[in-house]
Parts: sequence; structure tokens; C-alpha cells
Amino acid sequence: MDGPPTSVDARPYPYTFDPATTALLIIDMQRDFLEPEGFGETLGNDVSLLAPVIPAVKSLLDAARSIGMTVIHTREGHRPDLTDLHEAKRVRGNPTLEIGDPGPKGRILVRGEYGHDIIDELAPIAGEAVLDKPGKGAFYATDLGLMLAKGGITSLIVTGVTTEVCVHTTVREANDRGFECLVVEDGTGSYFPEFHAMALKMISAQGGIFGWTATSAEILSGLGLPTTTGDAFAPEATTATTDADASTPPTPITTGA
Ligand code: C5J
Repeated sequence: MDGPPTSVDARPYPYTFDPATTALLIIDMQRDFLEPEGFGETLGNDVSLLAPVIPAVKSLLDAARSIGMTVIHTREGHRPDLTDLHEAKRVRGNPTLEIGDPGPKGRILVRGEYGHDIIDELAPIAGEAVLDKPGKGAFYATDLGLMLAKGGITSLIVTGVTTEVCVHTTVREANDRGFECLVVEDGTGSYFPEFHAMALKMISAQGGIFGWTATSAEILSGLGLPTTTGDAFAPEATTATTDADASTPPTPITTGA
């Protein structure tokens, strides 16, 4: 990954970063949010609205794997004994099933359950951190800050769901901690398209008050990679510098907080 800094066409102005000090952060691409019968649906949302995000995130995940860029997946959820679940969050929204209740995909938003895990299309591979978080922000009650500091990461390319909730909270937290954030316009999504659009505008407004936004194609182009998905980015077809081994399941990083 040595070379000159990468420059990406972005809003409000080009985003310059070094892939060696940048992490692809994939927020909460879990069955509980993207598939029927999970947490998102219990709150009355049409979860099919998030499906279009998947190809853009996949294209960036494949690209990151191909160049050995750090990848961090997050999952929102709670310990099976729910000791990390605020009462306020448990009852919020008057859901049809509360967090911890048994559902068709396992207990709602509980770690270790099928519904809590990341969708098959974006399944982590060895060498990629999986960060479990009890809140909306990825820094709250987790060791993400420590992981980024240890890895020398100063810049984040942020994808995932939902734009105005966990993505926005995390970007705001990251911004206050001194990280540069590039939020992927087609690699983030919301149950409310209007919130998605405004959330992106909020990030790049005022000269980039929280960061930058760009499309996945703009990022791939900036990296000098093809903008179509497919075998060209498959990790096994590249000289990735990661120690990823698809045959070994990753070890989830669970926070002790
Ligand atoms: C929500 C999230 N929307 N990952 N979580 O509750 O954005």
C-alpha cells in the first residue's frame, strides 16, 4: 500500500487519504436490520429498503481486501443476560418484539443469535475485526478507539446502516476524536430515504462539518480499481497483504464494558 496519498472526488471537496492508515468501517450490516423478522421490522420498518446498499458495501469490502486495507465490521446488540441493555432502549418504540425476546431468527438483537449476525454477502473473514457494540455509536462502551490507535488508523471510510442512526452517531463520535471520515453515499442506507439524503448533507455541509461523502464508484476510481464488482476484487485473485484466511472463522471482538 505504499505510494502517494489517494485522492477521491467527494463532497464538499476531494478527500485525500493513505490506505495504510485508513479503515473500512462497516456498520451493523446485520440480519436484524436488513432481513424480515428482525429488530428493524419489530419497529415497523420496511427492511427491504436497505437491500440496495449491499452491492456498494460489497464492492468496497472486496477492494479493501484486495489492497490489504483494514476492515472493521460492527454489530449492534446485547449480551444474552441483557445486563448491557438500558431499560430506556428496551421499551423504546413499543416494538412488536422487544430486544431479548425470542423471534423467528433467534432472540432479537442478542449476541450469538442468527439474526444478530452479519448478512451472508458481507460475512467477515479472518483478519477482520468484528466489534460488538451495545449502543448506536461504535465508540460507546467499546474498545474501537484503542483498536484504531494501535493500528495507526486516522481515517475512516464509513458504510452501513442506518445512515441517520448508527452511521451518523459513529461519524460524530469519530469526528470529535480527530478521525477523518468519508461516508459512502450508496454504501449507507436508511428505512427513510429522506433521512438518508439529509443525513449525508449534514455531514458535508459547512465545509465538511463532520466529514466528506462520496460514491463507492468515486472511491474505487480514486484507488485506481475497476468500478464494477466481481472476480477482479476477489481476495484470492490478488496479492492481499492481509493475513485473512477465508477458511477460518474470525474471532469476534466483544467488549467487556
Ligand atoms: C438502529 C442502527 N437504526 N444500526 N440501528 O437502531 O442504525
